[in-house]
Amino acid sequence: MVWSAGRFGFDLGPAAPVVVMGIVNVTPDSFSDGGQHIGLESALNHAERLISEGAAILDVGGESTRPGAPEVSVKEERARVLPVVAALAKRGYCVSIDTRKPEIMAEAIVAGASIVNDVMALTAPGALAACAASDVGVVLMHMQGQPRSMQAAPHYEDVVREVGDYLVDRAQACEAAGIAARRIVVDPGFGFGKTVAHNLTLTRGLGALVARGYPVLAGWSRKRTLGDLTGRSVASERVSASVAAALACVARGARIVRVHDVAATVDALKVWRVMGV
Ligand code: 7PJ
Repeated sequence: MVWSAGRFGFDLGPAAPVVVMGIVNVTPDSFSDGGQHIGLESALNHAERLISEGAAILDVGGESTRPGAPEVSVKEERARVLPVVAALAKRGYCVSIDTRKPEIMAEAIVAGASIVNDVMALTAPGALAACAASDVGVVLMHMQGQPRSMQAAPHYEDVVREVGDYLVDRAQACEAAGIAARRIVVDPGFGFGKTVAHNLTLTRGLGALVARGYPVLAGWSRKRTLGDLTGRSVASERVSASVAAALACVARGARIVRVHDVAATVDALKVWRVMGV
């Protein structure tokens, strides 16, 4: 099974190495590396480091979607991400744009992005059309509620079934809009309108999502549930926890992992590949 993402193709078959998507934050308020990479120069340096560590995809984001984060205007988000997307695409890298905004999707695609990664699964008016008009790959993520309020009182009758139903529904909406199945990846959206218990149930039940037929991306990196499980309140100290969570998802069939700590994850995946269950 090959994921088609612009001029890139990723083998997501069971025998292929897991694909690592490295996170390039261009936000001054991102919870895990607090504006460390604000500015073009530092974002590019960080991206080069992730590539040298083994990232196959660079996920560029300019809007923090952490719980309670302030909204970012199109103008501000554009100014943050487009120069980074353009420069990295020009260097030949596979660039993913992490955005909810159709305007930013369209502009990033023109600037050379090969993947649109949307925590709202292309539900914003115009988002499906922005992606359908090109040949980019898409990552459809599940979220319950909106970033500002999603952690207030998340509720599910059956989190695994409901997340799966939603993602299949969104994938079908993509296909109906002209985005071929080979371009689509789904993501349960750990931490997005989910309690610790929901996140754990989703992880243990990831095989049921994989069985729905679309390739699965897992994004556990440095998230708060890992802080709750380990007692680590500082996000950058959750590297080992993040690696363990990524492997828990890979063991159940996730074929792409979205991570801050590429070197640590790549090492673990190399060992998992020859020893894992
Ligand atoms: C995710 C994301 C995720 C996908 C963020 C953070 C918050 N995109 N964007 N999946 N999380 N596809 O990095 O902790 O889990 S932003």
